[in-house]
Amino acid sequence: MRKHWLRRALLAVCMLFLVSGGVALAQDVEGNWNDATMPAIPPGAYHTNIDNEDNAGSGHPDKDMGVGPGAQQYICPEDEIHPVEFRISSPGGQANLIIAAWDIDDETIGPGIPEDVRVRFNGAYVGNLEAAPSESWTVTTLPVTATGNDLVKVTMAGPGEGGCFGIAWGAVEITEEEFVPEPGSILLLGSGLVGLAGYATLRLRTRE
Ligand SMILES: [Ca+2]
Ligand SMILES: [Ca+2]
Ligand SMILES: [Ca+2]
Repeated sequence: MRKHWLRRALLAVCMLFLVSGGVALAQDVEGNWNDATMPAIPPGAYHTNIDNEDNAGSGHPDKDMGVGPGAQQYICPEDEIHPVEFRISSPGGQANLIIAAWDIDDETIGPGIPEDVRVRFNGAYVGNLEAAPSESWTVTTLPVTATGNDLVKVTMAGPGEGGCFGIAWGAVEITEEEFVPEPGSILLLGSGLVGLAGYATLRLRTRE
């Protein structure tokens, strides 16, 4: 009986060390979502999980998203660095814009009233981030036309004070690449057509 008690005490002490060690470790990892459930970036998609743009569009990060050092992973409308903006480079074309977001509450001030978080792609509104129960991840997919260097801006519009959210990464998945013929190919095609026309004329003349 006594041995059981000792064993349990030992187990409890071990667990305590393990948990406090884990907590300390998690605090050491700066700029990392301490959440193993963070959605994975779709393989092959052009993406960023490091911020690369600020409110003024100067090309410098204001660290309002991603997992980079010092990144702020919880943004509220009253924060100076709100809205969240970042750029994604890709070859361009028809694409799906995919965003992993944290804590877009589906019921903030009442049943069925979600946080209103709007996505703009190169300035044009393309949709809202999907909402879910508090403190959970959502992955939103929105169809866009990528130009190659595209600005994504995510703004929380409502329902007002107290609402906050985070963006872990944004990705552009090209569904149909843009067809841009090379000048060389156009020249070749053009000469081919001219040659064909010349041949046809010659044949017609020979027949006459
Ligand atoms: Ca910002
Ligand atoms: Ca930013
Ligand atoms: Ca929220």
